[in-house]
Amino acid sequence: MKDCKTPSILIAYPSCFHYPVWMERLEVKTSQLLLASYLAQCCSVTYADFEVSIGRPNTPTQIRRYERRVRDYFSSNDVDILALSCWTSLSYQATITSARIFRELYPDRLIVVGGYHPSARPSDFISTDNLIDYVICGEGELALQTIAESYRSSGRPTQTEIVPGPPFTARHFVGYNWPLVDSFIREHFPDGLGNIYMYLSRGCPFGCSFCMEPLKDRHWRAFSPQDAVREMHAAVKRYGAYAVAISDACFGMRPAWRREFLQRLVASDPQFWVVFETRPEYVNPDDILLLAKLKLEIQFGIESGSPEMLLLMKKTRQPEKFLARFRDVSHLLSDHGILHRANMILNHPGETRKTLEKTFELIDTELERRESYLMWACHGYMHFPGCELDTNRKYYEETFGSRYLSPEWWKDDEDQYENSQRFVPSRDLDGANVDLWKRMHAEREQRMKDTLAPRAFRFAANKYFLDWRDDPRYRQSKTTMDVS
Ligand code: B12
Ligand code: SF4
Repeated sequence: MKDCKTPSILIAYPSCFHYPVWMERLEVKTSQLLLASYLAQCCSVTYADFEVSIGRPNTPTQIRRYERRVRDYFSSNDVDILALSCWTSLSYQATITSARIFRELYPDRLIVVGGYHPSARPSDFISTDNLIDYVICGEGELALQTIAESYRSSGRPTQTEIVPGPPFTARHFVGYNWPLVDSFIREHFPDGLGNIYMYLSRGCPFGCSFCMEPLKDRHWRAFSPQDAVREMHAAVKRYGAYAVAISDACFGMRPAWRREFLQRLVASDPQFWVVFETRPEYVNPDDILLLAKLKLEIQFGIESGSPEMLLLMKKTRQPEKFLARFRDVSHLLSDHGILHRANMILNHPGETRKTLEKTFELIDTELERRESYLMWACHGYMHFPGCELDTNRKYYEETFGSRYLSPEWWKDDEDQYENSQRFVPSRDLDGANVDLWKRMHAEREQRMKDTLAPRAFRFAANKYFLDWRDDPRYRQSKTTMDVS
């Protein structure tokens, strides 16, 4: 790589507007850090996260305060290029607002945006005043590097350019450059990082209807197993973390990689928790023997118990086999006392009473088991742009009577979490039936507790279902867990 320590780039996550702050604990944005780590090889890079340093504004007063603080920040951080991560659609308004403030201060500098929302809706960033210079679709590293390298000679383009980001291959992988965020973490996470989200691989070959992953390169690429384990330990040691959540879109897709990674991880005797999400096909009995030696939670994107819905979701071409595999793997995991969770999406376009019944049939069968380590996480469908459900909206509207009630919610000054779920899946689940899945779920809540082994119950109450702590079973439990 060319050695040009200029220009200077600020890689900033602008926060979200109208996204209730009570939702989640804030995390360090590791995809932004990976972008920064790569760019730091040729540029002077600064990392900022306004969601953490300023907050998520929800009211006009909070937005004005946000604007003042962003202006102050930009005024004292004079850079050549502002690279804004509009990672989710929830950040759309904050991205545009911070870009406008930067432009007022620095009319001749470059503004680049990237992330899932620009990849899904690049046209949302085109305006008559050419506020944004480059909209990068897909993976950002190589495109941003090219833009940075030509900045000195080319300056700003005459109009907004939409740039497809070339795929980032394993050859390009660089490790996490934590020193780039050390001072940020010291300032904003004075007690260190409890949980660190880390990416060890990229790419997913599947094309689920509700997922934005297919907008990026689908080839599976990973750190070598050796580097992956080293990166995890280095991050934990640096920030005293108790857990690493491996956030890969498709963790452990290659069996040989997965085997070696797990062997090395177990041999390294990690004292921290490990969390990852994967598909049931990517966990086999030999893996489970290794996994049993870790402090571990696995999440599975199962999505539905209805074969019809699984086909519609493009989750798999063999839904019965997929579900049978999940059940076998889940039973084996429970036999080994391994905590695992099934993530379910209810009210996906095309959902009907019949398909909901199939899903709850699956859940009911599994709830008959005792001493289980399987937790159920059921969520209503949230509509995000860019996925197949979005591009094929007409098909779902015409075939099932699906209705998208806030089709461009990210532009509205209303609760965006609520609005992204304002959706009617089908004619059959319209009106009062739209919340049927919530009622079906509520009817099973007690059984969802009863099925769990004591350790799994306590874990679920501490991490996911905080109101379960009022259950007498929680108070009686003597097990101590070190995950909150
Ligand atoms: C891991 C993950 C998380 C982790 C993030 C951990 C972390 N610290 O990074 C957690 C669990 C916290 C999370 C939370 C949420 N997530 Co999430 N998550 C993912 C997931 C599974 C993987 C992302 C990934 O592969 N990253 C790997 C890195 C290397 O790639 P990357 O993040 O895409 O970044 C690259 C490009 O996007 C681009 N890029 C990014 N920023 C920028 C900036 C510039 C300037 C440039 C040029 C390029 C660029 O370059 C990067 C490097 O190549 C995806 C996709 C999926 N399969 O489900 C969903 C996904 C990103 N999440 C999504 C959503 C909706 C959420 C939540 C809103 C969920 C919720 N209900 O609360 C929250 C939002 C959190 C927030 N702060 O706003 C959606 C976003 C869709 C959208 N259009 O908005 C996705 C796409 C899932 C989906 N529905 O398809 N998520
Ligand atoms: S939901 Fe998971 S398996 Fe499906 S395309 Fe997205 S990342 Fe891949």
